[in-house]
Amino acid sequence: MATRTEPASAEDARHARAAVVDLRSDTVTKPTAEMRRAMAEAEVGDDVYGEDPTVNRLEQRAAEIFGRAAAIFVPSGTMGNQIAIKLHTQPGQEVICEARAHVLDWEMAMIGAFSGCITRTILTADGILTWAEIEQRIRPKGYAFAQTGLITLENTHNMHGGTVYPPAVFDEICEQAHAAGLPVHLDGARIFNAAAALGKPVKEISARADSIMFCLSKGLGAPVGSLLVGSRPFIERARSIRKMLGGGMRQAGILAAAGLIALEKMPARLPDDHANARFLAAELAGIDGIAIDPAKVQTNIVVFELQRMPAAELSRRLAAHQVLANPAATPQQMRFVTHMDVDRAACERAIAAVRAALRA
Ligand code: TLP
Repeated sequence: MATRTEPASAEDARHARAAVVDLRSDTVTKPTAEMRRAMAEAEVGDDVYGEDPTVNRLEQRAAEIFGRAAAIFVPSGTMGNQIAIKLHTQPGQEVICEARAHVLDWEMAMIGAFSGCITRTILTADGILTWAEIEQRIRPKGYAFAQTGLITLENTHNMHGGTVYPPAVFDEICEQAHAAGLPVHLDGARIFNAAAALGKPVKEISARADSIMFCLSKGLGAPVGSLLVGSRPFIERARSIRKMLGGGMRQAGILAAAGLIALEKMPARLPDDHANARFLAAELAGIDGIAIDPAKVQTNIVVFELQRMPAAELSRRLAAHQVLANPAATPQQMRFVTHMDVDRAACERAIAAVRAALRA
């Protein structure tokens, strides 16, 4: 397993000396020494011609791991999600999603701007939709209404604190959606975290979705990249849409080489991040002025409520202690995300900083 025992570069060494505890996101990780070596040695070609052997290998492995016919490497999770939404819908349709979904809140209104659709949202307590809630939002067939074109699900759900779909709930949504003639896209940016929490393979917990986007550059620690996985015709069409968005990356094997290590080796270490998140949640629960139910922390994201201070203020105060963290979905909510570059000692430092910041 790749470890973080030695800094891979001068930049990493500087980072270690500054001893910043960065809980803003799992997107902030630096590539491991093994990833950097693989990047330096990667065999490459022009991927827009389909000639980059390392990208081809990454796409093939992603398809195999998810039990699908094909996959396409894209520069970001946002691009993967928006390509899928474009392919599943027609302009003028509605996309059903949870009210704090990343596809809605963090992807620059692309559902409207690029696919010409609007969203029909459902606010939940934990980010987990049920078929009963979705069914009520499906528009009746007819000429007077925008028609429902797609359901998108997010597993784990980011802004609700890394919550995990119970497989039976997820499967029921997909089965009923298909019976109603609707496709389901899974924003699985952190599907490997969901799989680790459930102790099941990603292939099993995403089997019934029509398309899946997952990220290499979050908990899996790669510097850049995501994959969109699905049927062969769907992925062939995705290649044109990726090009339309300027996502043809030429000698991208440099990135795919790190991605292969992320995909093969890093899922095994995610339980460490989950244990650190549970540690943070348990400690935060004991601090006056913070509200959190530690039992709700299932993966690597800890969202908590501040009772006496806006999250932006806590964020500023923590920065003075070299602890970085951002507000979440509301002004009173704060998000801590654990990842391979924060260990237990770093989490202990973060907790000490929270205590000091709230006392000050
Ligand atoms: N999430 C980022 C921010 O954009 C909020 C983060 O720090 O968590 N789906 C989900 C569920 C995500 O959390 C993210 C990124 C994406 C898609 C988009 O991935 P990128 O950043 O690669 O476009």
